[in-house]
Amino acid sequence: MRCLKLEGRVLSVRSDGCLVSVGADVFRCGWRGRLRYDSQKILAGDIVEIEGGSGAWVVSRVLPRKNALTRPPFANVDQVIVVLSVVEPEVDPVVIDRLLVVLEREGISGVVCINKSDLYYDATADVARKVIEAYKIAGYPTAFTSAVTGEGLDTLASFLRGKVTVLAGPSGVGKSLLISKLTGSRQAVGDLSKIGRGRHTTKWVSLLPVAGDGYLADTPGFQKVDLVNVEPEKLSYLFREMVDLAPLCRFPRCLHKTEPGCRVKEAVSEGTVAELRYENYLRLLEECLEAWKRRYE
Ligand SMILES: Nc1nc2c(ncn2[C@@H]2O[C@H](COP(=O)(O)OP(=O)(O)OP(=O)(O)O)[C@@H](O)[C@H]2O)c(=O)[nH]1
Ligand SMILES: [Mg+2]
Ligand SMILES: [Zn+2]
Repeated sequence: MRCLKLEGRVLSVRSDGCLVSVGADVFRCGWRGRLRYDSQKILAGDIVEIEGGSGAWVVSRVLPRKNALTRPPFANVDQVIVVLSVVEPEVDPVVIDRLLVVLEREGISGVVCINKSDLYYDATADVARKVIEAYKIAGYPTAFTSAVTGEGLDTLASFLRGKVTVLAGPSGVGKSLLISKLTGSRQAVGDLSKIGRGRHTTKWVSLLPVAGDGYLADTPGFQKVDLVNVEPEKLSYLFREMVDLAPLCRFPRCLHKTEPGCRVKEAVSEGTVAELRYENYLRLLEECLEAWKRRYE
């Protein structure tokens, strides 16, 4: 029997194999050789070579990656849409910055999406608007959406064309429902009463084709992304609106806390750096300082 070789993209990975899309077809593949023992090293989003025929296919090679994320586990990402909701569940926006910092470091584009716009009432609507405004000022594309009413989904869809996009964010914010609406495919959507008790609805990363030659990936919710090894003095360079300001501070190693002649703090009072982003910067800075200290203990 002839053995065929094809190249495709990994849509999802489980312990016993993975799904690989080649053109319009999807192949269920096992592992071959060394990959059998290293299968956890294959990520959704990987471009792989598969071999086989007559129904049995194996992954024989993983092609070089342009990038890889560990949380969520994904390779060759063009952009990540960070999804948050300010009510049901109420999530602290510092979660967004934690992820954006990792994305900036990896050179992956970030988009900020606040979902459940149908649920915002007076006080929370103010918070939601403040959050959106802060990321707009910072220069990120933003969307204010409702997966239930469809508000803002056009904006979100317009970001997806020709790109591999991952939706990431805490459990229960509506990532899977947004993906169901955007792709027309049914994703398992969670019961809010169970979220937050360690019962995540989405258990695997899965990648779906979207109109306009793009892919969209659902990922399990998480509570915390670690800021691994960011040097405190370099943190502000991962806040994009601070990149050009930090070198203008009086002190070259300015942490933008209480130092005199700090250009970043001036920008906060001028409104060109949003207060919310600056507050989150200070919180993440404390974490970096702590982690940096522990490195030498
Ligand atoms: N009112 C309202 N409810 C929403 C919206 N989007 C999602 N929900 C509800 O929120 C709950 C959680 O939605 P999911 O899509 O499962 O959330 P998720 O982010 O995928 O959660 P994990 O898979 O656990 O990470 C479900 O009950 C949804 O019906 C929205 O825009 N408005
Ligand atoms: Mg989900
Ligand atoms: Zn400064």
